[in-house]
Amino acid sequence: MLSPQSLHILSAATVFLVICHAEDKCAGTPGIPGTPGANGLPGRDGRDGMKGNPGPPGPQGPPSGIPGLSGRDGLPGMQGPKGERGDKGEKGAPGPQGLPASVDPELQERLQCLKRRITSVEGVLTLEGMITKVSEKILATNGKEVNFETTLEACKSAGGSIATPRNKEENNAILDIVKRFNRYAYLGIKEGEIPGEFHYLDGTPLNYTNWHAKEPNGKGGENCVEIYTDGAWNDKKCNQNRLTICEF
Ligand code: MAN
Ligand code: CA
Repeated sequence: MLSPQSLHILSAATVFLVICHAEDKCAGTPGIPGTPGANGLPGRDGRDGMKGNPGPPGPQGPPSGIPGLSGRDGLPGMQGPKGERGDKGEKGAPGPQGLPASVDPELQERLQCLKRRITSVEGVLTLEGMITKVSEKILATNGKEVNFETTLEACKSAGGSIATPRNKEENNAILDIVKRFNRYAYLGIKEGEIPGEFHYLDGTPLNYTNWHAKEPNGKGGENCVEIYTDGAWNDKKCNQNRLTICEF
């Protein structure tokens, strides 16, 4: 189907051709031009143009709108300082009944192991001349010579007490140390209220003595007791410097 414009052009060309052919044979006056054809129908829509830039933001709306939903949670903050210690909890329920220690094989084995280790350590210390074992006691010296009171303090702060011979064997063990250092030592014996009456530091009477001949002779003026390098005892003033020997 031909468009209205093409028909218009075609009809004009046809008129021109008729004029040319007819020129040689029958030249007449040109006719009056016909009236222009009616306007054609509007053309089709052109293609879409490029997308325009976004317009400026619109004015803020009135504050009467409903508030929007809450935003997401922010990142966690830094750890705060340690709080104060809480109250002590209540005592827990007692645990199940264990075996008596004397028949607990595991406990007995650990006990034997500890005893073996202690024996080993005592052996080394004895070998090195650091301790002297006698009956259930261990005797030791720090090699220092101090008065009676200071001897008591030194032995106590070491966890022991001043050497106190309760039989000949113990006296000989103390004597070993006295001889090695060639120094007299105070013993754990003191004079009581009655002059010439001596007792152990806990107040109990002596059940073994080894006084030197003519001793004690202080008559209440020599309240402490020293052991000589032959093992014999002498009552002596307490303010002398004597070798510190402790028992543990
Ligand atoms: C000094 C002191 C006394 C002791 C006599 C022994 O005088 O040590 O305690 O009895 O010597 O001769
Ligand atoms: Ca004396």
